[in-house]
Amino acid sequence: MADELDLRTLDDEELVEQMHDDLYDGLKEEIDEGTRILLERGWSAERVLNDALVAGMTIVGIDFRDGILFVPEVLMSANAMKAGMEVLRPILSASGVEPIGKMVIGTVKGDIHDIGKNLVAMMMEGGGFEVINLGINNDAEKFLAALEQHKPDFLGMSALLTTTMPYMKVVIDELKERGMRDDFIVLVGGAPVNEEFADAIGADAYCRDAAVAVETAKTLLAQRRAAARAQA
Ligand code: B1M
Repeated sequence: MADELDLRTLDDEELVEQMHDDLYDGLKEEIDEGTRILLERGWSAERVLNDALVAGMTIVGIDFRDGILFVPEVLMSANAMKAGMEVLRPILSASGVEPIGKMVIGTVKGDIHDIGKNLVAMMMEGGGFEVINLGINNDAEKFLAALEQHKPDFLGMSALLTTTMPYMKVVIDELKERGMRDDFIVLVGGAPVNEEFADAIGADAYCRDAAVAVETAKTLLAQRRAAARAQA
């Protein structure tokens, strides 16, 4: 089309602003292209993710909360965001070394939000962990079956709704019930979750974002392994 905007003619700041608009409008191809252009210009994957994609999604979240955007529009934004994340995936998840640990991660029962959880999965892979991503809407049975099958170091749970975050406790209580709680380091996250809640439900740590999840996982795993060595 003659009046189509050529994203390459924009400087970095204009392009990022345009990407916020395109994310808002759910324009998948434009987000894919914008993401590639920023990478070509030497931006790190983390910077593209934070400044262009996550910041854009924050604007969507505000207007969703305020009743300006509705589920169908937000779904389109989410799909556009996912297109950008797919471009970043090989970079964020490339570690090229033997896994340093393993995580089973999923969004809890009743909750279908998966963008943040997928981001955590990608960054954990990039941080050198093997990740088994169970997807969305996982009940305790599904989490426990995966833990028994894969025997990971970590269980990661994500919840984006105040109504679904209590389900994290259901899973942890089930682990306790079956005498399996101490076999895993339990990390929790998601927009409504905080440290106080994580403590209250008996998780090992709350992770504010994907980068914190990687750092926390490394620290807690090192501590656990050091304690095991000291006992041996
Ligand atoms: Co939903 N939604 N949504 N939504 N949605 C929120 C969460 C909401 C805050 C919007 C709002 O009102 N401002 C609100 C929740 C209110 C509340 O409970 N307090 C809300 C609502 C109400 C709903 C519905 C009920 C709406 C309706 O139907 N009327 C409905 C519920 C569906 C369900 O789950 N049963 C619903 C539906 C949807 C869509 C399907 C349209 C879509 C999801 C698409 C998808 O995920 N595939 C959607 C979206 C996109 C959002 C917002 C706008 C964006 C979420 C997101 O992807 N953020 C969101 C508003 C917001 O959060 N500001 C909203 C970007 C992402 C990178 O951040 O997920 O926070 P986040 O992840 C971060 C950290 O939290 C952390 O690391 C991530 C990366 O740094 N983290 C972890 C996350 N999980 C972790 C796990 C870990 C560690 C860290 O484990 C170790």
